[in-house]
Amino acid sequence: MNAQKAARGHHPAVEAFIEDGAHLFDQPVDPDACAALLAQIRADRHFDHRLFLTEAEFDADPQYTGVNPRPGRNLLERFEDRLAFVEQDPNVVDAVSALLGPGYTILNKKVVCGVSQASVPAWIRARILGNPVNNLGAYVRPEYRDVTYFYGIDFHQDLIDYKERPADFLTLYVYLHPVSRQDAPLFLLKGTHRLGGTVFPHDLTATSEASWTYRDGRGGEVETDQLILTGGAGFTGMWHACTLHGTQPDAADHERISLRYLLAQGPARAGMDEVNATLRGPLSLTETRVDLDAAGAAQVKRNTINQA
Ligand SMILES: O=C(O)CCC(=O)C(=O)O
Repeated sequence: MNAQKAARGHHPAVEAFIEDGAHLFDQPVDPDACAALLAQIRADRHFDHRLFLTEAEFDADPQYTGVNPRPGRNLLERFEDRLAFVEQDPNVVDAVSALLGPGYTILNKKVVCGVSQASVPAWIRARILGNPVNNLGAYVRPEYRDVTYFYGIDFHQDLIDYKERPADFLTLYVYLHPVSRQDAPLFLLKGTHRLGGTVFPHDLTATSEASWTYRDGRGGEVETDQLILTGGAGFTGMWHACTLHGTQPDAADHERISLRYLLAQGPARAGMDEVNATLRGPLSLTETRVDLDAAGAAQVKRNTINQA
């Protein structure tokens, strides 16, 4: 840490959020606990073509909204007593408390699955080709909609789901097994939080193999380096609600399973206020995305991350 940073006296996680819009933990959460939870999740269902409706079933009544986990339909609710390895991990609690204050709350938690190419039926792949957001919930059988399934998602801010809410929350993301370049690792664009909230899809131009120019449509721009978050079981990272990140489709022959938490600031002032004071754009948006039509189906066919 340089002298200027040390003089600011911030917790390293607050410093990392100010600089990069993200903090990656040096230590994983308990890998054995990850493996035990993963075994229970995998024992619950086949993460393959059996997750999906047939084309005729889908076409009989397409539902694009309300297809994500929600209270009462969330697989993690069944494993509530097995989540202390994340929620009470001392490094996680320390860093999150520095950012959000000790009174932080869990806004949302769920299992997120990157479905492998071999498991997504060809008729679905043909329909979603080129879409920026390939959340597969619309095509998943209703009884399995207690998990979020992705076939990649373009660079986005997690503010996308929170119209008119300020960026007073962060995302904590945990790999339950080793994630290599083939397993749909998270791509994260360092420092992109600095422009504040911007509307999805985002204006990104590749400048080299792993760098981008990001423009906010208001005259602001930043140069950003792409991080690819490969890691072992228990690898944990967290990022600001305005930090661009996403995934490519899972290219492995098996699914990628992670835990995703949204954690919100408590009532007191906290490190996140210091972070947000450094942003050069809005902390909240009245519209967060323009890629969907009125039914919630994709009307924009453009994807940046798959070119990365
Ligand atoms: O897990 C994934 O593939 C994408 C997760 C993500 O970016 C999100 O849920 O915001």
